[in-house]
Amino acid sequence: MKDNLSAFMHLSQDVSRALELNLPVVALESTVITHGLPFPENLNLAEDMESEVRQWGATPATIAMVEGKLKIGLDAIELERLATGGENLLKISLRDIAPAMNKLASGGTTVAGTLFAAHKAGIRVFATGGIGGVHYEINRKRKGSFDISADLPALARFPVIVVCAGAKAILDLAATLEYLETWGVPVVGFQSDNFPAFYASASGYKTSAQANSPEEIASLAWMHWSLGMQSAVLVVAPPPEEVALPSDQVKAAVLSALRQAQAENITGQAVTPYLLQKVNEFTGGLSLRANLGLLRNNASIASQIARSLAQMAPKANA
Ligand code: PSU
Ligand code: MN
Repeated sequence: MKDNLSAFMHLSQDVSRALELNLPVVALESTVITHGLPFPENLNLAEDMESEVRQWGATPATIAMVEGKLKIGLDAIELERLATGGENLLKISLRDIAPAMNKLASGGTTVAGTLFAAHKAGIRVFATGGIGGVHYEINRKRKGSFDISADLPALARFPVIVVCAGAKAILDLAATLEYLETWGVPVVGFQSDNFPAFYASASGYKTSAQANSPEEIASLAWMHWSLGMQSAVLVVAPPPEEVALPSDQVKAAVLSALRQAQAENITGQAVTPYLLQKVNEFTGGLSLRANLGLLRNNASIASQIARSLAQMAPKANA
């Protein structure tokens, strides 16, 4: 492993064998398990995403911090602990990795944290629900309310294909796309040039590129990295039609959630989980259904991309 990381990271046998043989591997994040979804949906979802990846003949690598080690590939007991662990589990972004290791803590890694770990382990494809991004200013008068997820600079730094349904619906999408443009991250629409709005299939914004097959995405990414580019390739796919919500309904729910967050003075790391939960209340559970459906869909697309990448570029996983 690069950078003498083996003291801090642990690859499961499955994942390390798959990487050695250049077989397709798909990284999966775990903040969605610890902080994004309620129990038992979170555990069912984590298991479903792994089996979706396996159905495509790829190896799932769910990534999390377990007692101070970054684990790449979890066993059933570890997954269950993350899903039921409650309050003691941390939400681990880039800044939190070393402090959490030092305290032998456990928790879910965000997109940023998972990107870091996946890249260090040599994994090139990662499926998630929605990335973090630029938040609306919840309270303009209060200093420090300016909130940009560490997911964005992480996408600029780590060369991994990230499959998502856009940025979470609670975010300022225009500002989020501007940030990605500034840092040279290709935003590739899967079979569409619409930038999806997480629960809804279109946001009104366009992607910077479109690709119509997993093969096309694999070759585009390979080209991007062969040129020496260091950033991620962000692949966006709309939620499956049968679970997608009308964008007006999403907007109304998000607006009410933002107002409540402001009234209750919610800040920092707590903002994203709070808003997601409120939106779910306001949509009568439909946003949760959409969230689960799109996560599975993204796992399936990511697996197909990982297969193509393993076939076309034998050194891509090295
Ligand atoms: N998308 C979801 N649920 C989540 C997240 C994303 O549907 O829980 C998590 C991801 O792990 C993402 C994180 O990286 O929220 C972003 O949090 P923040 O905005 O605090 O960086
Ligand atoms: Mn934040």
